[in-house]
Amino acid sequence: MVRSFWTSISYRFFQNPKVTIHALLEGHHEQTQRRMMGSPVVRIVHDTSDFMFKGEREGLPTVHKEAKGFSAHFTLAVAADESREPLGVLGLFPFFQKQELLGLTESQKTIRHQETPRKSKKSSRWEAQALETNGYVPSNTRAIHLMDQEADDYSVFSALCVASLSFVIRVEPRRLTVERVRADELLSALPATLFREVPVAPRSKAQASKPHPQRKARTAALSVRASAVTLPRPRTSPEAVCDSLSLNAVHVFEASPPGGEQPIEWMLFTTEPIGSIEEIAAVVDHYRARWVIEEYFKALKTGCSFEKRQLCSYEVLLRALALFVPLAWKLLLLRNLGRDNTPRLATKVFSDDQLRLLCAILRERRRELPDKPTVRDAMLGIAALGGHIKNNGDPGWQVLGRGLHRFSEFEEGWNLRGRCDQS
Ligand SMILES: [Mn+2]
Repeated sequence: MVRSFWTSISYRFFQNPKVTIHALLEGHHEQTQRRMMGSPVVRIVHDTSDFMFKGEREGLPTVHKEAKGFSAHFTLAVAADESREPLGVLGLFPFFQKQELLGLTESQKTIRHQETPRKSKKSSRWEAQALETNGYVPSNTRAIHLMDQEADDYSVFSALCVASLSFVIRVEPRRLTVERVRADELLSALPATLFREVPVAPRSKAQASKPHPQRKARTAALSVRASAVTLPRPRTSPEAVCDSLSLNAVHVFEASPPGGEQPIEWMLFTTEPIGSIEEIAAVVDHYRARWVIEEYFKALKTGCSFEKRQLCSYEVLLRALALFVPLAWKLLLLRNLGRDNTPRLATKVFSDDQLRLLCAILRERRRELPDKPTVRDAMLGIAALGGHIKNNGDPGWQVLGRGLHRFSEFEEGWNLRGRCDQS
């Protein structure tokens, strides 16, 4: 049985209305900013996740059958090298999807959509949060903002260009250019210049959705071509500053997928250069790093069991979420670096004091940490605290989350002991 993460003391803390999300995350934002320092480039990944809860929850609308829920837009900083090390969360914007459209007819929805200024639309969170979180980027660091197809919107591109922000955004391949030609057709006239073999993860029936059908694991042979494109300002974006936008397009496609499988295809619009094969490859690699935020959501949902919390109101759930944000980051860091082929010292994730404590706890359990433990040693040690059995392969989110929580309880006791000694 998975034990609840937080004790009754933290439960009282969650109910204190003076504790705001912003105040709870300020320390984590600053530490994330420090971790970005010294890097010439960082990736800033943006995405929205939906959270669903069972039972009565004050202030939460019903989103699906019996479930109540809310959405939150996240911004996660990720290292620009192949380690894809998660550096921390820079933005969190909770909201309700489409509440104001409930009960309206389709034509009323269209009118409402046209009449609402961009700034008041929830879709403006993409550019708003990019501008806001860009304020945390250190002065000698260049940030590249990464977004999935949900951000395929002229207003988003235009706002980012006006603010001189760099981006890679996935778009609809059939999007029309200023010549009124589809982007995929425009690029199909060009030869592919880059070829890559990438492993494609399987998608089970349960994970599948309409745009993402079920699939088997395979190695996909991808081709990549790139070109400049110019986009006209659509009539639906009257507030966008630029009349037209010149961007670079990178088209990643699977020329011959196995029979019955949907081909892999990404159309990426970017402000990054595409003059050489290396530059084109860099754009593809930036977009591939977007996946780290999906893993972050797993750390929050499965690792921290956020949706299993019995907390009874929206306000209290939000404060709990703000406390889980840094914890889920730590979990993701531990797991990503712990599974990486490059061994790194555990001091990358834990302080010397924390490692001494972990060593002592494990020794009690007849388990030794090596003299200079790696992140992997620490990950397996933490997983052991969560009940992981050594021969069961790499620990999953749940067992690692449970272990990290137990460790934080030990740490709390250890810190209190220090205070007892002083008095
Ligand atoms: Mn998304």
